[in-house]
Amino acid sequence: MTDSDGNGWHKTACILCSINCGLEVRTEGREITRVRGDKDHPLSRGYTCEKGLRVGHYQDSTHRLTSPLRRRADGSFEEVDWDTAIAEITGRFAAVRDTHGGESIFYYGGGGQGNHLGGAYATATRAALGSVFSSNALAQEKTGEFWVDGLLYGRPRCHTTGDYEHAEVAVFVGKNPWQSHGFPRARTVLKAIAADPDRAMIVIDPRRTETADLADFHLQVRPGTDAWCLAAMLGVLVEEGLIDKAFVEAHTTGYETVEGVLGGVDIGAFCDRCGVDESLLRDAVRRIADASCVAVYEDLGVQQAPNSTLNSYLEKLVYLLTGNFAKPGTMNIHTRFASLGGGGGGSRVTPVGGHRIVGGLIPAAVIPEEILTTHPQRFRAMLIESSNPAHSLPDSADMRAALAALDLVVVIDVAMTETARCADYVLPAASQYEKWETTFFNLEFPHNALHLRAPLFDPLDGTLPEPEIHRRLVRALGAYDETDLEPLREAASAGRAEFTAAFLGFMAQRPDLVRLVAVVLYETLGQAIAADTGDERVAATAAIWGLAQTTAMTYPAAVTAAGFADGNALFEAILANRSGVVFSVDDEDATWQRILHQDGRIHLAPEELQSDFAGLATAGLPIDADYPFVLSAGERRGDTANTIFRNPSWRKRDDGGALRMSPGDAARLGVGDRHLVTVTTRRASTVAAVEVTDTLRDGHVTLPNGRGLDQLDPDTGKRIRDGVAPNELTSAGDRDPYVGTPWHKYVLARVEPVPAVESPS
Ligand SMILES: Nc1nc2c(c(=O)[nH]1)N[C@H]1C(S)=C(S)[C@@H](COP(=O)(O)OP(=O)(O)OC[C@H]3O[C@@H](n4cnc5c(=O)[nH]c(N)nc54)[C@H](O)[C@@H]3O)O[C@H]1N2
Ligand SMILES: Nc1nc2c(c(=O)[nH]1)N[C@H]1C(S)=C(S)[C@@H](COP(=O)(O)OP(=O)(O)OC[C@H]3O[C@@H](n4cnc5c(=O)[nH]c(N)nc54)[C@H](O)[C@@H]3O)O[C@H]1N2
Ligand code: SF4
Ligand SMILES: [Mo]
Repeated sequence: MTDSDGNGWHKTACILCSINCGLEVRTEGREITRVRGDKDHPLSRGYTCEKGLRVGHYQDSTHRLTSPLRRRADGSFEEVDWDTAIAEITGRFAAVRDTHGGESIFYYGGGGQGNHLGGAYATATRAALGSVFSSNALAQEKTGEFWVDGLLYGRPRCHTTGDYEHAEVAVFVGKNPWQSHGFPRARTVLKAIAADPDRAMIVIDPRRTETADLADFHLQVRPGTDAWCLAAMLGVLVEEGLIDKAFVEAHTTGYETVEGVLGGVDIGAFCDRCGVDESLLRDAVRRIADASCVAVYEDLGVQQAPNSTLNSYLEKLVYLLTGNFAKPGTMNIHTRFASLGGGGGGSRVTPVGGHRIVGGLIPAAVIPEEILTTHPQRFRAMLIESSNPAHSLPDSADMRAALAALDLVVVIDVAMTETARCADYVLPAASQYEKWETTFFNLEFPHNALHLRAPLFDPLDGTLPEPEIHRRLVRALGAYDETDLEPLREAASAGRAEFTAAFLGFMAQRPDLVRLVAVVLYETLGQAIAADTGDERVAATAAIWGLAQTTAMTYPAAVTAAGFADGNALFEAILANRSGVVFSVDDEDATWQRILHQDGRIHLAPEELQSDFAGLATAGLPIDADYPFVLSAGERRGDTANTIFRNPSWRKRDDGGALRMSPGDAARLGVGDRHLVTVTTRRASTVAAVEVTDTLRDGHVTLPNGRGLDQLDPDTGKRIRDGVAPNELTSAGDRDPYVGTPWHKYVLARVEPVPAVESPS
């Protein structure tokens, strides 16, 4: 498919959302010139959305870094060579470790929507530094859901996934899959449900989203009131005798407690509270109860709003009390190829504030509190990789202050981001199309897949893939001696079977190297694979070998059913296949085997949540007469992709990152489309252009996510900001009491017209 220069069609994947659709791309020189879906990808099967077709703008970004950078005393940056950067960074990290302990070195990130292989190697750097605390974006969205999964099913790693493709009824709670996807081939699946009179879609969202437009039932809640909506739905199940009693008796404990609370729900009052018509809500509940299979998806609309963790619990009760679990078309517990969490489970808390750590991840919203203090256990240094916390965490001003207070900040990124500008050193990474890459967003059931992508281009001059960066950091930290690895190197060059035979014995003798395993594999097996193929970068696939072994050991039946006799067979298939490999095929019983409570049952009434559950009737919501609007700060739109694209030219249709508002509110404020307004929160004030839309309720305004990136104006060289950066407006203190997820979707705000000015765009 390619000419002698490598121009032509290649297989790869989209890196813009967690679905990572398989792509075929045409390359010319260093450019991606055409894109189409890869029909051979086992999950996306040729599907893409319009964003994937423009992924070339990521590779062409004009914001790429091409040299390690070091901050000067005056705050500007100077280029330094890699050896200097690695030596100085490791010297300074080691000094922090030796003075304050490795626990004071905090790791953030490790992968975005398309790249998790670097994060696997970061585990070795962290081990060499003794760094034990980490976090990433999941700790401002999914940790509440993980924690509830842990309470219901045994451990946070019992993560459920919905089978929307086969569900008779699909329920979306604070989720707009038409724009945000979240499951394979989302638009095709949504259209199929909408077109089938025997199936139904229920959407709970204060906005009439593109998904709600396709739905049979749109429960248009007031922002932040989902807990009352969900509790009313559960109340109807009890009142109308719609509980699946056989399921509850066979598989659960704690039902009496739940029923006790639900029997007392004043359904009419709860419907009034959430602003949903009671008869519509009852009809939606009856449709769920009638269905042979139901799958439910909760996402940011509830996970980043008041009662976030309680909402996760109530949402899960909806499918559990109707028996929609462990069957096709319902909710199942899937396999996983690797963890996206921070490791080190148990009941750990943060060193300063004592906040609960879920899935190994520190609540993202408390990071500044763990730094901006005189507490002796505060974080002193940070390694940030493939994420942009100075833009994506709540309260950007606070986050910048926290970064400034640290002794050392090192950022590994492809671009000069808002976070990189706060660093002491910036290390330039090769792009996701310039190295071997994969994601661990493997969340499907019964067929779960991993897609290892080969590089399309050589690394941009001056950049390195993260696995190589971590190898250099770990080496410079003196964490192992070159000669130690000789026996494994020899075994690796003898063959895969010889390496496998030697590996476990070697590691048993060298427990000090176990936590460095990713780099040990890179140095040994990785170098042998590289020598075989003549591509040095392929050494990065060695960590996949290790993960393939653990996957085969953890899920022997599912990996065998997928056609692989052992971890080596699985690894060879992953290495050889450019469209992705189904690594596990589960049978119907698999979900039950993954319940980790000793009694094998689902615990419906975790004590930790009962008092808030029972207290809903009298619970309040934050309101403030000075800030009469609810701002959802960070909505997914057709022209958003987190901060992965920095080049605004990728947008075909640019709404300028408009503030959406209802016609009623626009009339009251005397503004119309493109009029400028000030948006003021307790934290800050900013100007935005208005877009009037009848999809919103009065009192609710929304801004997109991922905007407000600083750009260099090509004509003047000055920095210009591309829309509103949502987290200049948010507060870290507005967060979930259990796991600290921030309430980005519920920011109290005031909106005022800027007199007689119309935006130029
Ligand atoms: N186009 C695009 N797709 C993306 C991304 C992107 O940047 N752009 N980002 C990806 C990422 S990282 C993620 S996590 C997912 C997120 O995917 P989603 O969670 O679907 O994204 P959002 O649009 O942020 O929020 C979902 C919905 O919550 C609604 N909402 C707001 N307040 C409330 C409320 O109080 N209650 C309820 N029930 N709903 C409410 C909003 O109206 C919105 O429709 O998207 C992924 N996909
Ligand atoms: N107010 C508000 N805030 C939000 C949200 C919201 O809805 N509202 N959504 C939240 C959610 S759900 C998420 S997931 C986060 C996302 O926020 P972050 O996790 O901070 O990440 P991204 O914006 O996805 O940015 C990814 C980074 O990776 C870099 N990058 C791209 N490719 C590579 C590579 O190959 N190597 C390296 N080293 N770097 C690379 C990009 O330049 C960018 O800096 O934002 C959260 N913040
Ligand atoms: S659904 Fe996600 S992964 Fe697929 S093409 Fe669209 S943005 Fe890319
Ligand atoms: Mo996300």
